Amino acid sequence: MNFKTTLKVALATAAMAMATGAAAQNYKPEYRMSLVVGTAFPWGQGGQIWADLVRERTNGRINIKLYPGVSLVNGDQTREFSAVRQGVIDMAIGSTINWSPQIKELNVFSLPFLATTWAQTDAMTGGEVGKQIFDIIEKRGAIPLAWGENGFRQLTNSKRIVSSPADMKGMKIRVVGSPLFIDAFTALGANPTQMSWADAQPALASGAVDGQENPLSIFVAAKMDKLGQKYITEWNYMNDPLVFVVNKDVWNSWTAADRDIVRQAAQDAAKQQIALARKPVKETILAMGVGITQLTPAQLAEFKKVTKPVYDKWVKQIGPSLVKKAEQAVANA
Ligand code: X2X
Repeated sequence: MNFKTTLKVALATAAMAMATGAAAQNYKPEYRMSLVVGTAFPWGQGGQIWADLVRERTNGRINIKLYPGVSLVNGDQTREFSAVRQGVIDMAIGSTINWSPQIKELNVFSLPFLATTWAQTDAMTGGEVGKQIFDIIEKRGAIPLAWGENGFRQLTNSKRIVSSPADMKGMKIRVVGSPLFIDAFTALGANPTQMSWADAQPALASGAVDGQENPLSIFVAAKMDKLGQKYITEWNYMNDPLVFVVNKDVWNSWTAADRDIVRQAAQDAAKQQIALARKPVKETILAMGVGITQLTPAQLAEFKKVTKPVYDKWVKQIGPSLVKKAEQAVANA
């Protein structure tokens, strides 16, 4: 190779490096994705799919490692959103419940018996409500990219069949991190206690609590029959959407082309994740020897009536105009 050719090759190499990644010099060798549960669960599988798509489509420029068990915040899922904002976490697929202590509007999804079908959930996340929530998340310093789903949360317990609030009287129920759940389960006559997912499993196993509420896909993957849970009440009292999100500084450090790839990958992964979360699992649960109680319209109405004051109280905290939009979306779904 003569001098001229060598120079040409060197220039071409430099130009290529600039084109593929002028900013890539600022890229981290690894990005940390926070999740509450791992790949045995549809939620964690969604994380794996997102990470794999991004790695493939960026030719490895963006390399994501999964941190299930919210291990980057020592298992405290209610601190996950703050950690995303602060950059302790680069990206996450987070539950609206877990982030609601920081973003009170997210409680709109937890209003008891507001959305009780998938069409109604989709009408909320896919419409005005979803847009407004994404604006709020972005104003709070994280970039939301897609909606996923944990699922409709069902009541489970070790004691008895529950088909009315009276059956829940005095029952010790583990609930998640939003105070709305303490209000709702107190109104239902139960004795709720808030704890993290990590603490919930030993508490169920030891009988320190009698029951809990989670989607059926979580029940199956966590093998809750082995945690003493024998009775399920299928009441669809709320769905738990998930949000695919990236820390703002991380987002801004990527080239526009890579940001497009990450966004599209999140949307593609979210679609697959929701399909996984909605896969029927009732046969599996019945085969575990666990009973599933379905409610008549009259029985459902009783649960709805008892939790109505909680609904009304939380409308004020969430913001009446956002709740009105949600109610309209549900009514038209
Ligand atoms: O803690 C729970 O119950 C879980 C796994 O569903 C959430 O993170 C909201």
